[in-house]
Amino acid sequence: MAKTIIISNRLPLQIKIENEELTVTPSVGGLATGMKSVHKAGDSLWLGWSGLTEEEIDDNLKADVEAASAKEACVNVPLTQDDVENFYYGFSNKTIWPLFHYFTEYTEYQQDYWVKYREVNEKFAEVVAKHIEPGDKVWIHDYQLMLLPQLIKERYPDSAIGFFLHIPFPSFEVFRILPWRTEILEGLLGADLIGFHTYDYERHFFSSVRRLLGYEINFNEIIINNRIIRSDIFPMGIDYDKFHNASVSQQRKSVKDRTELHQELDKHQLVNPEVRFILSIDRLDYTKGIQKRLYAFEHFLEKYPEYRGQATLIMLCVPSRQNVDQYQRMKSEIDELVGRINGNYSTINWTPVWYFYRALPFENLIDLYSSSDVALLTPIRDGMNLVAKEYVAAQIDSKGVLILSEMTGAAKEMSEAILINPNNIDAIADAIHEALAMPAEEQITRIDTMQNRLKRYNVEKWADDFFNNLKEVQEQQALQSGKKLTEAMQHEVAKDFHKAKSRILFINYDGTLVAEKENPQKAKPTSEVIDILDTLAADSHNEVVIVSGRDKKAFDKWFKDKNYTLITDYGASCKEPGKEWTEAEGIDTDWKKLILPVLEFYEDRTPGTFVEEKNYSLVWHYRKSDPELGVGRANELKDQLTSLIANHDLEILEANKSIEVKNSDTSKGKAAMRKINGRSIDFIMAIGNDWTDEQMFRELPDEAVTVKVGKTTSSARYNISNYKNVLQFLKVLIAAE
Ligand code: GDG
Repeated sequence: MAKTIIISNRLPLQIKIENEELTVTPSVGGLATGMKSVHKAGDSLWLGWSGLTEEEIDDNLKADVEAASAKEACVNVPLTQDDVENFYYGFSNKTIWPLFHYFTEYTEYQQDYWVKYREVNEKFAEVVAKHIEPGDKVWIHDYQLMLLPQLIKERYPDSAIGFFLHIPFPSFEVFRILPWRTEILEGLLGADLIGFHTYDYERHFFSSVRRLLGYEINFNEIIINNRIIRSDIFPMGIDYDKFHNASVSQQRKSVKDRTELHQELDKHQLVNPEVRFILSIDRLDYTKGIQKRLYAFEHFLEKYPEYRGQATLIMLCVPSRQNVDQYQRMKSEIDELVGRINGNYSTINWTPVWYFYRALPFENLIDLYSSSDVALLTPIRDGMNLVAKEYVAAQIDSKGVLILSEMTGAAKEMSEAILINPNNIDAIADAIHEALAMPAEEQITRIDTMQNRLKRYNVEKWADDFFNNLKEVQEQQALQSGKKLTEAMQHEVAKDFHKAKSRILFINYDGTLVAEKENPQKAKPTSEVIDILDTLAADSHNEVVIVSGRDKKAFDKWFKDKNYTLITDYGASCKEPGKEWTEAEGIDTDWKKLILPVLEFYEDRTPGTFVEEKNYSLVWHYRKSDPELGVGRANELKDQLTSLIANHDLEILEANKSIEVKNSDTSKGKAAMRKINGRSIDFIMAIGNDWTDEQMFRELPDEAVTVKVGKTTSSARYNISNYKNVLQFLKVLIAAE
């Protein structure tokens, strides 16, 4: 049975070895909870690192680790100490993490980190290879595994692969700094579905794809080698009920049953009824803006002295990545700042900052959430920030105020919070003041609105939503493979071809017989192509027709003395073997005088674009312009042309980064029909990759064998992947003769 494979850097397990004894406990983090609905026993597998290096696990314990992981439907990806050093602490956390959070000054560009990153991604791919089966869906998580989608896709082209990035995707101007930027993008584009928390991250990603790889993006889809890659927004939610219900039950507990921390908080409030708790919780990370938050709190005490003795900042910092330099430096800075504020403002009855540098158990987290009047979360950059959502979920009487940095993904969904710029110390101080003075009704309205939203789009919904989208991609793939001209079908077609006595083959050129080139003059026919066409044309039962939108210049040079029929300019010019070129009669080209100046105007005001004049059409090419400017101008031009051609028999063709204007009474379809009308032909075939070939597919009689090169939707009866497969298929036809 097809299964789901979830892949993340770490397994959702805590594995410990003490006195040669192994203990394994499932972890309860956000991702593990979210995946509950997806990671069901029996039909899913979770691949990741156990947290113990190969050096830390004795050979005799290895099997136990495997077995304990297997019990939770998990598979360990074995990593060595060196892997963890260079791949995790190195490239992931000293290169990608700072760069993607816009901390370019902390970003290290070390080749050996990169090499290890690639190697470890390959290690993950090796483990995937041992477990993947046809029809499986793969969901890869986060920035440590950005090369993995491509590594899997290369080996298993039919697998459905989803990727979700939990951190921001930076703007192009920042991303382009990375020496390995194209490799990272290509790695990600191995996925069929790429998810982000916010639209900003998605558009930054698209901008980099467009500018660095030159791919065209339509709405939220990219087509590469005929494969559709979709990207979408999935703002990660939380397990709302877990936080809300825990908070309700903590508050309902009798005083003696409450946790020690809760009792302490209660006691404090009893002694000092005026006290107001302001809470901040984060991993100790430079992205979280902890120092600026402390400066802002200090400034608040200066600016609003009436709150001295009342407002207490409870600051929980969870130790993280302690062996990275910046984290150690930051820890000392925070210690110093807390010391300074407490030293300057403390009284016998009041300490302004309560600072915890450790992780607390879940119950205590809830105690803090539910007992605090305000949550103050000021990251400089944060992919989402789940703490903001958890704080709101834990407010039981709908009171409480959230102050949230506008640089977090969560801010996009939580506009009822007081949103602040984390670098504006004065504005944060004012926000604290506003929060503490906010009337209860206003607090209730704000919290209620946010709670309703969080309840609806909880983490399970998030995972289901992503997963359903991935399923859709898989269905789309299945549909495409349904039309695939398989080898067996090629032989069936070859039998009909063999039986027929009079055959005509319409074959497009660029992208069908040869690879498409940026400069069409360079797309010369290879000797293989010539051999195949010559062999087909040598059989008197066959008529080989090359149909193209090109003008006749290049074809005249390459195929002049060949035994094939050439149709160019979408059917306006035609050359039969041994004869001269003929032009379709009555094609008006006077319109060029009207259109050419318009196209030239766009050429002048859009650097990198140029106008090509063909015999029967005019083309404005923008593939060398700034991609975003090019697309914008192309849309403008299309609008202008649409109104200009209203009273003419003209049509606009949009091809790969070009806009072409041509007479509407010429088309490949019409040209093909002219060739077969009135003749008795018992085998008709058309092959093409372009959308102008669709006219041929539609107009030819139903019994014609029509083949679309590429996997996108088409009126053709069959699909074939690329031009190489076309050549292969033509050889199958030849062999049948
Ligand atoms: C990354 C992205 C994105 C914290 N202290 C304790 C504790 N926590 C829990 C919180 C929360 C989680 O840790 C922290 O989540 P965040 O989202 O705030 O931040 P990151 O760890 O940086 O996560 C982030 C996230 O991925 C998801 O996509 O939102 O932007 O950076 O769930 O509750 N839990 C316990 N004790 C603590 O002391 N038990």
